Amino acid sequence: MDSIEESLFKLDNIMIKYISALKVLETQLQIINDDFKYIKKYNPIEHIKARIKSADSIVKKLDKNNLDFTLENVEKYINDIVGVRIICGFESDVFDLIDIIRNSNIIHILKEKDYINNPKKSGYRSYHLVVEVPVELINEKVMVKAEIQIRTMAMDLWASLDHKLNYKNEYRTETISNRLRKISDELNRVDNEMLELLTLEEEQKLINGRDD
Ligand code: 0O2
Repeated sequence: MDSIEESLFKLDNIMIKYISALKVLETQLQIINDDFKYIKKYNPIEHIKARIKSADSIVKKLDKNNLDFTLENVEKYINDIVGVRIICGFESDVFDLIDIIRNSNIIHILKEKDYINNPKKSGYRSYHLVVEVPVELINEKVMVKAEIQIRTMAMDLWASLDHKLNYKNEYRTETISNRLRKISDELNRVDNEMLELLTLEEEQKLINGRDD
């Protein structure tokens, strides 16, 4: 087996695949965003954030899963070296966007996790996709994995603050966990109410024969 230094050196060499995959994914999502805006007549995607996982976080994640730091394990088990987060306005935008991605010939879905209809015990809500995208390097044509998290602004507000509060803290008290779940439920209620208002406005536009 390679030493940690050798694995780190090899990881450096394969990073071009992941950096290129991120470029492919970001470009395709930007195209979808522009077209989606045109179809919806409002801006369904608020913003898109992207990152490449650091070598340090890759090593920690393997370690957490009791896996050795080898290139094979990195490529096989770490799905989120390329990570993209898409923040939408309404919950319906999230599911419309997922349907659009399902129909894409460039972004190929490998796995889906619906933490919107099945929130985590913590209160976390989001839709996760593990996807792969084609990357053409000079001497290699490969499919590269990436993780896409899609959620509303309200879900993102909760997840971002929960992250800041250190959600991986194993000593989090039951009181804090309960209060966080309650906040998540309140934000979910806001999402549902906003969606109801969107539907009402759209019905109103149809009745008045307006399309602006
Ligand atoms: P970070 O620091 O955000 O990058 P997998 O990633 O699929 O190998 P797992 O644990 O099955 O492993 O993935 P899961 O739970 O589907 O998704 C993990 C990611 O979702 C996390 O990434 C977080 O970004 C987010 N997440 C999941 N649960 C919570 C939660 O309770 N609170 C918050 N704020 N975020 C959550 P990382 O890499 O663990 O962390």
